[in-house]
Amino acid sequence: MASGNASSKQRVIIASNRLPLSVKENNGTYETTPSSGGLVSALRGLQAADYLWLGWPGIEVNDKSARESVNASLAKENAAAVWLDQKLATDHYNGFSNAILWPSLHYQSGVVMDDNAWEAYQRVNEIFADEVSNKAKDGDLIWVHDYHLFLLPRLLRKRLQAQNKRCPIGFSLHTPFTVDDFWRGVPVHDQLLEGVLGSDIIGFHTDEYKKNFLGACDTLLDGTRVENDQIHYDNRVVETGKFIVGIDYRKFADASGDHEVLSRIKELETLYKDKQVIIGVDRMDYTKGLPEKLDGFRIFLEEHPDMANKVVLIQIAVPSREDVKEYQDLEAQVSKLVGQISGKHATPHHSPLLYIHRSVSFAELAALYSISDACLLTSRRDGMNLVASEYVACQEARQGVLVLSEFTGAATFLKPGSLLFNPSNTHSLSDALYKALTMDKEERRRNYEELRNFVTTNTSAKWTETFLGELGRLKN
Ligand code: ADQ
Repeated sequence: MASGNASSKQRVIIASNRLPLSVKENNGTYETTPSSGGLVSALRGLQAADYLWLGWPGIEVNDKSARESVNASLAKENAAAVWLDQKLATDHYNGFSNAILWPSLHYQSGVVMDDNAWEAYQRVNEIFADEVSNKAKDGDLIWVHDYHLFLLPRLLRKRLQAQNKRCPIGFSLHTPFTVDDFWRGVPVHDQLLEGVLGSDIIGFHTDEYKKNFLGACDTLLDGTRVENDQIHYDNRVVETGKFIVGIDYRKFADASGDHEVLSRIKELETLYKDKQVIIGVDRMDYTKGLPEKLDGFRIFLEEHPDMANKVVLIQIAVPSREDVKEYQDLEAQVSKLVGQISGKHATPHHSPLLYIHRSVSFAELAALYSISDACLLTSRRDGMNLVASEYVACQEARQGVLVLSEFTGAATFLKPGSLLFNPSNTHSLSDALYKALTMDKEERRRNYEELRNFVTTNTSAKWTETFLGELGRLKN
């Protein structure tokens, strides 16, 4: 696809379920704090001169003057609130988005339709459509993100037409998209497809997800014609494309120049001077394969008992969606496995497993990435996985090994320089880990060059520039 340069001239409106800031109440005053996660990391490269980010601030505020004060703080950060009441937000987010769509998009079968949650999902998409269309000016570019807002492009298109505003609409999916026969099992799958087809262009992380989406439109929606990467639907042409998402490479690669990070690196290197460190960083989510990781590591320790006192797996599991039962069950399962492994293999001098179930600061994260000899990521499915890239960026000095599930989008691109395995096969995980920890320096160097080339070329800035360039080229 040719890239345009409209993004530098046109204002961009970003719409995502949550803002990159969380608003919290503290004794009657409202404070904003930056939030984290894959989408926020991906959009760090937003270089557009002028943008406005619309999303739910994560809190219900009903008082008019309180809303005005929150709006004023958000405006300083180029953000604006889409106000939702707590129950509606919960039914949309936990009830439909994360109980039905998130598992389905990651090939988890057995979801059950919930009419109340579906109504909330539709209602929230309508509220976003009202807010975004009211804020948009003729000529703005609109960039909608992720599965929480599948219906928004179509709703938005109707409102913008009625208001006589011409604003190209782009949509980016941050998860995988399944093959058509699996998608057929998702309740209201056709309405969801029709919703997203209100876009002018739809972006996916890999060619496979794009192909699956085109296949689903072709087989499941009457009246569509799919040709090359285009979908002819409702007398319009919808473009699709692969846009490789990335990170702010320099932010991670230069972190060791920061005093706080450097002193933490030194402390950790002293602490682990006789050990090989394996790092894992994941949201506590069943798609990330944490039980599989722990099981594979248990087998690794059993197969290589001589290594048990020479390695340490430091696993950070960032709390996520903690009010959803599946996530509470997962946390209990992970805690149990951690206890079993530590109980069996720890000595008074050393434990081969360190489990951190909380968020850590950027300095701590960068230091841990930097001192680790290998990074182990075991997702059952993952749209991309930006942790893999962040690890690579922090490894210019050490040139560590990336041990990566073949079911991440990242594996599609990082295959030449990493050790891939199937996380359901715990022996293949154990073998890959052993190979990583015994790899000679020359092979590590060659692999690292491959990884580094990819991650430095495909940054978050390139992702946003390329997508917005394409969007700006399109006529709505
Ligand atoms: P996530 O599922 O959130 O993203 P991932 O891509 O790994 O997964 O991104 C996690 C981000 O959170 C990383 O940038 C990481 O640095 C950050 N993070 C982790 N721990 C943190 C901590 N303690 N404090 C602060 N930040 C922390 C979704 C999809 C992915 C896809 C991304 C982007 O599930 O597959 O790669 O969106 O499209």
